[in-house]
Amino acid sequence: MKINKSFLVLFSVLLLSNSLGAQEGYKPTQENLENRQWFQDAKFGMFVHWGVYSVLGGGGDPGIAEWIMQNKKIPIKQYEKLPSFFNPVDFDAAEWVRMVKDAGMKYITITTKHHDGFAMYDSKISDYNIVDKTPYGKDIIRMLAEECRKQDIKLFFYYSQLDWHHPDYYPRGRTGQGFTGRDESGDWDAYLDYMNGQLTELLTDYGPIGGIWFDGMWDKKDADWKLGTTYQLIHKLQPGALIGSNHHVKPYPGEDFQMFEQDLPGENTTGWQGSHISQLPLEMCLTINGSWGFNLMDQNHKSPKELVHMLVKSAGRNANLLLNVGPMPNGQIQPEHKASLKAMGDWIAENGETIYGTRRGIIAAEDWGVSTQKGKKLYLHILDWDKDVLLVQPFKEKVQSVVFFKDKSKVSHRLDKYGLLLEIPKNKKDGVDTIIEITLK
Ligand code: FHN
Repeated sequence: MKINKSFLVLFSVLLLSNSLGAQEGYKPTQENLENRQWFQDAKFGMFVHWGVYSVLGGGGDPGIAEWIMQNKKIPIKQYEKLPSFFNPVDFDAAEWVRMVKDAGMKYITITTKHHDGFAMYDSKISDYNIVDKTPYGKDIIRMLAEECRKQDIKLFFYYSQLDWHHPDYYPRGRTGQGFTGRDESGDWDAYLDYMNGQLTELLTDYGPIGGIWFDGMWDKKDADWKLGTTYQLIHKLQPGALIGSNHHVKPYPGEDFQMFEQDLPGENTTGWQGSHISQLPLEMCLTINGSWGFNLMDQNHKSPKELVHMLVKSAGRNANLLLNVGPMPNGQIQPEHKASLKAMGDWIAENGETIYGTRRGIIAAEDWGVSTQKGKKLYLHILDWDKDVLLVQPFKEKVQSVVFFKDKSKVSHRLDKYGLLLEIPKNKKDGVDTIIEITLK
């Protein structure tokens, strides 16, 4: 069959620009696949929402403080004054990373640009950034990247595709409408070039990074984001970097992990999650109180027990937990959150073996808790059960031994066609998580 040359050219342009929205036919490199394994083994990371909005601390309102520009309808002209008050003199990258390690976390995902469009790094293609516009004048992303390398913590970059500041983010989406004061015109392709330009900076100037955590596509669901171009660019610059996007729908080709926001995979209390759970590595992100960015009034801090439960429940559903903190404008993490992270670290120091490197176990999650598994070791995490006997659903594998993880003492049990019946005397119960270690044959 004779194929017309111009047809071929058109076809390859279509493939390359991939306006259908994704990197069709994407084959992850070996390095990328290894990083996915690493990611799944790592289980626990810290999410950081930090920007000039932290200066306003939520403005006295409860709720998500990083949205204050939109929620209070602050025009760009006024909002642009904020960077001049942002001077985080107490920021200490070494201390942050140490805190992360002590909490048992293995990576950090930090906002390099949130919806307000302000770059928290030294962007050369826009002076709306921390170095050019704040009295602080230093690139916190660079400092963090260097410290993460020193202390062996991986760094991921959150990048908001949605932008309330850039004039070319046009036509506008659901948010950032008229109040911003932008002209009702703009060049969408120029915006995408700008975004790809910033991503190029982030992927070339900061050493090897763990991945890019996209957010904001939901603002313009039907726009032509030309994801194929962006994803190809990232995978070309750093083939090992993992791409994920918080678009709340089934992952697109080119994405390397799938995330869930404020909900465990399979749950939908927020109403945002699609029902699809992919085969990609999974991650759940969670606020430590009720806000992503620093909110002065938010006292809704989750207890260490609740946080440990979320980590365990995520692991039992094959997902990582990305636990968020919103640093204060002075660069410090608020004391309540430091204390919770320390408590989590203490729990992990004792029980990390039942979490790190595991995958969802053969026993599906139930009301009493979840299971995690690594090879022949199956861990039952009993999180919510006050009776002395627990019947666990039947499974076909044979059991060699059943012990309490904590002291390795034997657990009285019986395995038959009805399941595994476990006796859990009161004195063996743990207030946070009673872990049963089952060795399979
Ligand atoms: O609008 C953002 C929000 O501020 C925050 O960044 C979260 C984190 O998952 N994502 C968006 C809402 O889906």
